[in-house]
Order: sequence, then C-alpha cells, then structure tokens
Amino acid sequence: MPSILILNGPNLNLLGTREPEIYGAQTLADVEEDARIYATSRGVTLTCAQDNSEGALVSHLHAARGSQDGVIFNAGAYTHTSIALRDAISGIALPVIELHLSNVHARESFRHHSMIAPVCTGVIAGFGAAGYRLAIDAMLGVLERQA
Ligand code: CA2
Repeated sequence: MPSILILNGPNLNLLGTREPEIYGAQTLADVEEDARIYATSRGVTLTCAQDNSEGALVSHLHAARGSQDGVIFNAGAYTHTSIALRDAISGIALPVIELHLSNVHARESFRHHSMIAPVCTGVIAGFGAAGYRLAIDAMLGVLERQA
C-alpha cells in the first residue's frame, strides 16, 4: 500500500477562520479528513502533519525518508523564501508535489517565484482543497511509473 505524507506549512492551521475567498471555508481538519477519505478509497495510507516553523518542516521531510513513498507539500509562504526546505526536498530523494490552495500566479508578484519548485516533481495550484485529491492521484501516477 503506498504511503503519502501531506505536509502543510505556516498559517495553514488558520484555514477556515479568515480569507475564505482565497483559501476556502474549510478548516485544516476538514481538508485533512476529505483527503483521508479519498486516500482510503484509492488504497493509500495517508499521514497528515502541519507546522508553522521552517526547521520543524525540514524535520518532517527528513522523517518522511524511509517511512513514506511521497510527500504532498504546501509550504505556505516558505515556498517563496526557503533554501532550507529546498535543500531538504533535494536531500530526501522522494517525489514531492508542491501544492497551493490558491493560484499563486494570479496573486502578488512575490508569490510567483517558488524556491522549491525546481526540486519538486510537479506543482498543483489554484484548485482549493480539491488540489489535495488531485495531488494524491498525481502521486499515485508518479509511484506507478517509478515501480
Ligand atoms: O495558496 C496557498 O496554499 C499558499 O501556500 C498559502 C500561503 C501563502 O503564503 C502562499 O503564497 C500560497 C498562506 C497560508 C495562509 O493561510 C491562511 C488561511 C486562513 C487565514 C489566514 C491565513
């Protein structure tokens, strides 16, 4: 059974409390529950984690090595700034899908650049919480091709 980690970064614990027009009305617990139900229907063992600190996200990525087959990663604002996360993704040698709820390219220009995209397998952005289901399907395709 493939195992996938969904890892969410800074401020995503606030989902559903503010800016629903950008990030949707669901809480992070709702989004994770939807993803869990979908993962089960696709025969995937899903683990979910969230942290607001960059170092803890690096540690989650390191821990995924050896315990997960792939990572779906919404790095939040660290996407645009973090060399540490980029190096961690390169270092774990696992497929990582960068995910954003919003279409970052339709927003402020500082959100247009991703520090991590070059070391990720692919990017999903702009589909709200449905993006996590799309990412699970995309990851299954990657893992099948890898096998
Ligand atoms: O669209 C995404 O998923 C983002 O990764 C979300 C980040 C943002 O910095 C990225 O550019 C795009 C921000 C997450 C903040 O989430 C909140 C949710 C509700 C209320 C306040 C913040």
